[in-house]
Amino acid sequence: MSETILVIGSSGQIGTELVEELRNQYGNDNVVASDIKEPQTPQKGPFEALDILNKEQLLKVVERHNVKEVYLLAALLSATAEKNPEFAWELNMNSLFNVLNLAKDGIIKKVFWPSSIAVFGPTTPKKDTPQYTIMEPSTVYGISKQAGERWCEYYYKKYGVDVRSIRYPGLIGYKSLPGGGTTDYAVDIFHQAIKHGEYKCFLNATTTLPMMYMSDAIKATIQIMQAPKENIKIRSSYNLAGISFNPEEIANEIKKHIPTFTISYKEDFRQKIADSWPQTINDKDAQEDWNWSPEYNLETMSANMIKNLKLIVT
Ligand code: NAD
Ligand code: AKB
Repeated sequence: MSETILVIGSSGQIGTELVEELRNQYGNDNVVASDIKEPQTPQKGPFEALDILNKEQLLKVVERHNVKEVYLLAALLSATAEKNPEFAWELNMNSLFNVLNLAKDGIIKKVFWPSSIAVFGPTTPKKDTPQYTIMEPSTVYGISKQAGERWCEYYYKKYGVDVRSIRYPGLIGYKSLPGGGTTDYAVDIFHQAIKHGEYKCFLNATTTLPMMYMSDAIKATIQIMQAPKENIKIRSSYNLAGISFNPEEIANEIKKHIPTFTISYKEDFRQKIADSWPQTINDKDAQEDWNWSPEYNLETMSANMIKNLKLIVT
């Protein structure tokens, strides 16, 4: 039986697109999608209903499909996690331990686990945030990501686990909906602009955050996993930069395509989370170690989003 790849949390914003691209590259049957909830799109390959907190169920799926590589995407994101901190900690940490321990026991060979710009906090330098800097996250999500990074590095150093990770910025795509983060506005704004011609933003006009077009994020994810082992010098998580903008700037970009579009602002609890995060990221280590470079800027990303969403959103 051939070796397969398992994506856990495949029905979410990233998983939906990652599974599609992995199947393009490795073949439909060689990529097993899994989630606690049903997929957002019809599946071209195997799908397993899986609760990642259930170790026995995970092992059964891994054995049934001869899984050797795992992409672990199941998590509670920043905004949802603040509403249920204890469960967020349980899900975000125990999911990681369940997968890292399979690798430690030699059952799987390689793990991808995403971190986030949320590992940084209010005391981190906000501009050109370096790979190594002050990290005092103030959200339960950020705390879980920072702890996860430490555990990834620990499992690599102590047990030789081949775990690879990226600190994703806020991700923007048209194929799937975001799942409860602070950067979700940057997806919703496109949907609302096309559907209603207006958007009420929960962040203020000048809140600059690091973001990235989904196709760049998928490219980075597969690129870091395919890179030779010796190139991956950072085993906590790599900084990754794409585009940085604020709500006013993205609204102005949308107006180029939909001139009547209007935006208004009403901050909610997510403003405080956004204020604690960096504005721009220095990702020179990812560039040097595994050749990372993004393709999309604000202009090309917005044009692509609008073109594709107009075909889907009614
Ligand atoms: P999402 O919320 O859209 O998807 C997460 C998926 O995990 C959901 O489909 C959910 O049903 C599933 N899930 C939840 N509990 C589960 C369980 N017990 N067992 C199995 N599946 C379960 O999230 P996403 O945006 O796709 O993010 C994926 C990963 O990337 C997360 O770790 C997130 O922290 C990280 N990340 C995402 C972004 C972003 O902008 N999307 C940015 C930085 C980091
Ligand atoms: C969120 O807003 O929670 C995520 C992230 C940046 O980790 N998109």
